[in-house]
Amino acid sequence: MKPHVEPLESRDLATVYVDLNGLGLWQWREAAGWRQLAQEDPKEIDTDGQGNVFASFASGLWRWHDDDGWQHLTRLVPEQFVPFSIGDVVADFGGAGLWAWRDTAGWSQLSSLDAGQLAAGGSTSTIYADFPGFGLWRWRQGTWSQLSPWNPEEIVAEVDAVFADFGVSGLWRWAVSTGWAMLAAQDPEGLSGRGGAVYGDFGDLGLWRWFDGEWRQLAATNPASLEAAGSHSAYAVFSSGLWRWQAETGWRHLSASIPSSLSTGTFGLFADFGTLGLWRWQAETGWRHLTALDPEQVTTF
Ligand SMILES: [Ca+2]
Ligand SMILES: [Ca+2]
Ligand SMILES: [Ca+2]
Ligand SMILES: [Ca+2]
Repeated sequence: MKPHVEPLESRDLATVYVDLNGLGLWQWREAAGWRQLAQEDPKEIDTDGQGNVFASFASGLWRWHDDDGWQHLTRLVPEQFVPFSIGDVVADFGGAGLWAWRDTAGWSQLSSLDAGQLAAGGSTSTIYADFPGFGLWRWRQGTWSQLSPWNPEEIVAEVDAVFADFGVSGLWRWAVSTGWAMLAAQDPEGLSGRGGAVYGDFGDLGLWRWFDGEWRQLAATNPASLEAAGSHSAYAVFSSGLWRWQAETGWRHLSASIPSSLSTGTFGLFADFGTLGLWRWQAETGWRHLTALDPEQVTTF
């Protein structure tokens, strides 16, 4: 009897996708290192965390999978897109409307309107879209429902809930079970959510977390940017550099350098330090330099 060797699942390995502009789209993996996926300069990249990466180029919208390689979804170049459910993508084609591409069914038009904000509720077939002049809507299983006639400045989506920054009208949360509730009267400068929590940059009022119905002030200073890692963990950039917050242990200073962007997920933090290149940070091992090149965008899961 031969031993059966289980293939390593690509999603079990740390993976990051990197837009290096003129050098194209690259994948870095824990076990395999760097690999160029495309020579063309990506406009936008995103992944569903299940081995699929979507990328828009001047040549249109494409999907990459480690097993299947590239699939050309359309020659049209979307204004924006977001993966929703495994292998599927919803794309905003401006005046040509909002369309979904599904692995099983191909393209279908969800709306003839030009979407503004666009977000997917986790890995399920739920989409939140804001249509300027027509308010905020939720799409689920083929049906639209209007959540608000107002247009938010920013949304953070969950499966059955959405946080919406309505500017001077404050921060609100809509949930299937409870409808709308105002969480704060203040206008957030920035939001990031994960695991049911939302982290809010409230300017001079500092950094706050809303979770399970309660606010907690995490810092009294104004963050430059923030990135949720989970309901009990987040990264934030202040003038003093990059910090990590954890509910149990509080703040930890990770770097005095200011990253230009952060991407986080299952495999720790990927930080773009501009001319200092791309770095990975993990609680166990600290910093690791992945490339000296300056990425335009980075996405992990
Ligand atoms: Ca680019
Ligand atoms: Ca649009
Ligand atoms: Ca705002
Ligand atoms: Ca701020």
